[in-house]
Amino acid sequence: MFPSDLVSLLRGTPKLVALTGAGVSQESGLRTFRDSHPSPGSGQAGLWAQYKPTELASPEAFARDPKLVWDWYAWRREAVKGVRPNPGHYALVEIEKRAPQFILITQNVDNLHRFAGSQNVLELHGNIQRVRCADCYTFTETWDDDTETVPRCKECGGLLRPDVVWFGEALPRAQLEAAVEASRSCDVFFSIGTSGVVQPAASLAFAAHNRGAVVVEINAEPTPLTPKAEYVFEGKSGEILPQLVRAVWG
Ligand code: BJW
Ligand code: ZN
Repeated sequence: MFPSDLVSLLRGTPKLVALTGAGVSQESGLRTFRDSHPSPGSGQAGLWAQYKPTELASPEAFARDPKLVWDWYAWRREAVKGVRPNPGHYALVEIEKRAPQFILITQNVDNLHRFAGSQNVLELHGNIQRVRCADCYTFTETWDDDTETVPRCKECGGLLRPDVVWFGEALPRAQLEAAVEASRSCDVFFSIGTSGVVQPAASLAFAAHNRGAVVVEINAEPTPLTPKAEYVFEGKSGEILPQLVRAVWG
């Protein structure tokens, strides 16, 4: 299944980077952002099925209806606590152990890479388990959830919100700079389970490609990156990644 030139390349000592997206967590039962079909077991047929994730993940949505957005994240926070990493997450842990240089860049906020055991992780879009004040940025680990309104910051009275990056907001600077640097200097760039339409994360693969990196895409369907990728594996990351690890390092 894997071309021998790719296997040889990976058996050398290349600098590896992987960018992951919601597709990697799909097999854990979490919903992706842009797929029309909910994941099995994610309970999407219920209350939240009528809302488009891309329309709730914005400062405008929060300004319009903070309680709706807070409740959606509260529900997702609980959903994330109830799921486990899948074989795709664990395969990425194996790659980190076996490859001398490997940086994992994720757009996912679900913490499943760290849960699985990945250590060198750059979280570009924040982490859903962290909560902070929308005004003064103070982080908090406790709040009163039994209110009719969004809980407020104990320091300044501002509304609490998840520490994730919404549309139009800046990505965490240090993480983004490290991701850009890693992408520009890697030998092989994996794009896994991401639709590749959200900037600036989507441009990382192109930056790697332009600097001569070999781009490998693993996705259930084609994306805007597919024509540029040297190797394309169409299917589930939870199946393809463990097979790749066995073929290269097994
Ligand atoms: C499987 C699978 C399986 C399924 N196995 N595969 C340049 C051009 C145009 C627009 C812009 C631009 N620069 C910035 C913008 C605007 C915007 C943007 O990109 N918009 C586009 C959508 C048009 N970007 C921003 O606003 C960013 N901010 C910014 O640039 O700020 C500038 C600034 C600078 C300085 C000061 C101030 C501002 C911020 C983007 C934040 C994105 N946030 C979200 C929400 C996070 C919180 C949350 O979780 O709720 O991040 S949106 C959502 O999209 C989430 C994801 O991380 C992100 C990417 O989605 P992802 O992971 O690719 O998921 P899907 O669902 O799209 O795709 C899943 C894929 O998996 C599919 O391809 C499936 O086929 C596949 N799949 N099952 C393998 N089992
Ligand atoms: Zn505050």
